Amino acid sequence: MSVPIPIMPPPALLCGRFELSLDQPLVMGVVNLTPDSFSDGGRFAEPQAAIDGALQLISEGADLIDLGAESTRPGSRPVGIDEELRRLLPVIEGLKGCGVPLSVDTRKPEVMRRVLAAGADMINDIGGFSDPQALAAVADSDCGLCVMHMRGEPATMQLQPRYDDVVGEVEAFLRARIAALRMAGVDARRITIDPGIGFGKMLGHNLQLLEALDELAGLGVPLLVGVSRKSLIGALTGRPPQQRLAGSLAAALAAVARGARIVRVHDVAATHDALRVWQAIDEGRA
Ligand code: HH2
Repeated sequence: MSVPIPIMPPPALLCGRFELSLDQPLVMGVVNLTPDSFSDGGRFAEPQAAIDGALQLISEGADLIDLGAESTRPGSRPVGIDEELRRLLPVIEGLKGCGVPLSVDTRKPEVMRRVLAAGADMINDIGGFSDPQALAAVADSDCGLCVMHMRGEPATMQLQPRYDDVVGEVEAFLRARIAALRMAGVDARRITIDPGIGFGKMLGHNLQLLEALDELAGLGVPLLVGVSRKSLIGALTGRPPQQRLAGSLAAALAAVARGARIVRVHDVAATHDALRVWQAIDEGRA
């Protein structure tokens, strides 16, 4: 049995306790509860620092918060389930009443189940729920889902990733994952897709994908894109992660102009302002 994929993206994203309108582009603020993330590692390693950091991003205009407890930067090493939960659970507890959906960036089915029980609203799986156990962990819940494309594993993914047609291959993967989720009974309004910029992709692959985002935006579910401070910005500007704001803003606007509905960023206030101005001009009114 094949499940038809709707042509138009749904007007709202169902995300646990929330229904997010997609009329305006949304900003997902990143809070990494890790000692080793490439751009904010160590900053939010203590639960209270992470809670305060997330509240700050919300006050700056974040529409969602993405909590990550395992770095996935190229060459990073996995952490165990207990450690990931030890980092996540107190922060979810402290942020449950913060007024925006809490997304958790994890690949582990057991972590998915436990954070959903603790109050998380969305699961962001860089493996795209390809693990049948991950799919089972979320299928019967009401959480939002981010289905990301990655070629290989974080430890080795940047060692010569190869594609014949990067856009076609990423699109085929995302289509197949949407179909698998729909077959498992997941409402299309819960799903977002993400090309996974920097995950098993060289500079040229990333640029081809960003240039062709409008093709992925036509797959019937909202498109989420994360370019903030990533190495492609460094490669194009020659700047280290802390000096990539201008490049990140340009990339976020280019992504939204090509159909992305959610941008995953570290610099929420600046992204929020940039989007506000871009959108007013795009629509010809304030
Ligand atoms: N990028 C990172 C991590 N998770 N999830 C989605 N859906 N899309 C992305 O582009 C994405 C992601 C990497 O960025 P960051 O979280 O800042 O770094 P680290 O993995 O080192 O914690």
